[in-house]
Amino acid sequence: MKVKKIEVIHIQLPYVAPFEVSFGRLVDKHALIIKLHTDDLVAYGECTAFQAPWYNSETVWTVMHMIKDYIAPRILNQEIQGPEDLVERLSFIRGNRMAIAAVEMAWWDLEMRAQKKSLKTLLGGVQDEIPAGASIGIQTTVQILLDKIGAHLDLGYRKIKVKIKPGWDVDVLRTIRKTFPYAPLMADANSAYSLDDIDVFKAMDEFDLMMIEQPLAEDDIIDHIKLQSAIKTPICLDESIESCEDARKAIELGACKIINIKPSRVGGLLESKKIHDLCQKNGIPVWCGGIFELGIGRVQNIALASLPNFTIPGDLSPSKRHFHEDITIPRVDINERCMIVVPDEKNGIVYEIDDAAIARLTKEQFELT
Ligand code: OSB
Ligand code: MG
Repeated sequence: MKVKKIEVIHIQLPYVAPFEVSFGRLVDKHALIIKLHTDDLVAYGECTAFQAPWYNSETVWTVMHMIKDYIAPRILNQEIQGPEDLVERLSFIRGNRMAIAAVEMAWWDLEMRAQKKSLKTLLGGVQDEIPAGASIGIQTTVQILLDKIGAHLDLGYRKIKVKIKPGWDVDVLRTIRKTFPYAPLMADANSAYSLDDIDVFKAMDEFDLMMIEQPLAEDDIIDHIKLQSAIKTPICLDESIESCEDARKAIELGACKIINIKPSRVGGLLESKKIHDLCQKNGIPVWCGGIFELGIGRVQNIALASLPNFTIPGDLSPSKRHFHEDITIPRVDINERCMIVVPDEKNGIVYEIDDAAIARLTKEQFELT
């Protein structure tokens, strides 16, 4: 297929409530919508880069630069055979995986539309529905956090992930565990600690956490190995894994026992599937993370999470937890069993793109031909 035009649309909207993580307090969601035009189809992708290099080194603006100056020139008006070919053409780019992922995931949307197949089918998904999990930010008081956790458990959420940072960790987790002795609970540090804090993590061993996510720096595989060998609780890597090669090394060296796959972090769905397959071969369970995706990215994550080795509930939850409005119709939601149905050829669920909503939320846009 040949892409004749690429549109890049920068949109902005507030979160339902500010979301606090170890790296900062998020108030407004920024996203880039990527539209690929062929002669007869229009396909959509979404980019999850933040407005500042908080989570990784990319931002909305570095992604716009990468797409305009390096990605579009290699793609426009070229006969591209499929996702492998697309990724190969972009393999000269170092890093910048969110920029690559945005275009790669739009390409999968194009494949869906051209082949008239669901993403689940194209990827080889096997699960008809997936369990919802919730990621809950740092709160102003522990009581507010307990109330939020209780509300999610009442709804049937299969995993509760709380964000931690120095000063909001062991005591908070102890209180949560006392209040909810059997809750499927985990903690995500977003790289806020170093090995000097090893006693903090040793203390967490008594809370029966499902895992501790990304305790140390994103480029620090060595200290993650040391930490994992000193604690019982499994370490799950997020920011550290930007490719299948990163995953291979982390697994071989024993730096983690679980991996969180986010397609936007690793350069797209093809790389995600490779990491999934590698982990499956090595007995490492995976789950699908999120970066506050709007409908386009959220639905693609859900399709990915239907692959067989996604055996741990992900951070996949209804769009209304984070946003008052969204850009798909319908919006992603849970059913009465707190499961999210994976769209495929059987169940008739189709997510349409709400172009009017995109237009309403647009800050700036440009097109490349
Ligand atoms: O570390 O998993 C993370 C959100 C933004 C950036 C990083 C992370 C997160 C989340 C929220 O935990 C997941 C979601 O609900 O999309
Ligand atoms: Mg994380």
